Amino acid sequence: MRSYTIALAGNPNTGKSTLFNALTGMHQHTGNWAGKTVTSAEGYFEFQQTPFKIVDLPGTYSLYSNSADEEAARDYIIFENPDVTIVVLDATSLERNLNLALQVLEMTNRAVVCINLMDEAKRLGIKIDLNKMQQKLGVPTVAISARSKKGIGELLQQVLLVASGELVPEPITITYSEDIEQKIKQLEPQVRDMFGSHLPARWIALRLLDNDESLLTSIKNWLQRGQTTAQLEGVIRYGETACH
Ligand SMILES: Nc1nc2c(ncn2[C@@H]2O[C@H](COP(=O)(O)OP(=O)(O)OP(=O)(O)O)[C@@H](O)[C@H]2O)c(=O)[nH]1
Ligand SMILES: [Mg+2]
Repeated sequence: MRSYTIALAGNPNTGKSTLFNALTGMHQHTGNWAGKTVTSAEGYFEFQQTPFKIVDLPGTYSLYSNSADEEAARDYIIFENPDVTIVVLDATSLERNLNLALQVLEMTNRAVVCINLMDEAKRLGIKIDLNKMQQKLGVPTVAISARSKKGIGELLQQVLLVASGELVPEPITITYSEDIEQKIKQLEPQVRDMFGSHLPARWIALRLLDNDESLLTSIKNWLQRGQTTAQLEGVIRYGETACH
């Protein structure tokens, strides 16, 4: 049976590990700052007879290369290519949280936005127009309260639709200045020639224009890993013919 991998991305303290625990029945550390996730935990669950693997990424404010956490979260989304990335946002500070959501949407269209801490938002009298957000972002947007496990069924429904390819989101494209857009136009086709559909060409072009050296190193490592696999396959084939 087909199984899917999903990643949880988001700012620190948005309830990713709380959601992870609710889904997997595991006990990842949660808590205010002291509960910060430092390494990516993996867990498993089933939804509608479909097996899922879920990865709880460290919380970050961006996915550039400012820290090991950011590099780890970025590399997971880009190179491990999860079937769906859930971006977990804090309903009580959407404006700040949306920054990371937009960064993820530049990297992949297989994303679902999950607005968590809705109980807290309600308590503070914050109202969120989910339909409008979903329309603007171009990806399914679901409101939940991870701590009281509210809204999780609807979230998984949307995750399954995206994972299975039944729903192909068309996320918002952020337009940069004319100068940058011109440079992207030149770079993007070259990046696409090199990596095909394996890596998101526009996003890579943008990161190259920003001179993201850490990303270049990660790409080199990724290419080398690919080569090793190809070499291994060569050795295995050689072994097989030598045996006959
Ligand atoms: N009121 C309320 N609190 C929540 C909810 N979900 C999580 N929390 C609380 O928010 C705090 C942070 O939750 P975590 O799950 O540790 O957050 P995280 O995103 O994993 O944090 P990092 O690992 O630092 O990235 C904890 O105190 C949780 O109990 C929710 O739906 N409602
Ligand atoms: Mg955590």
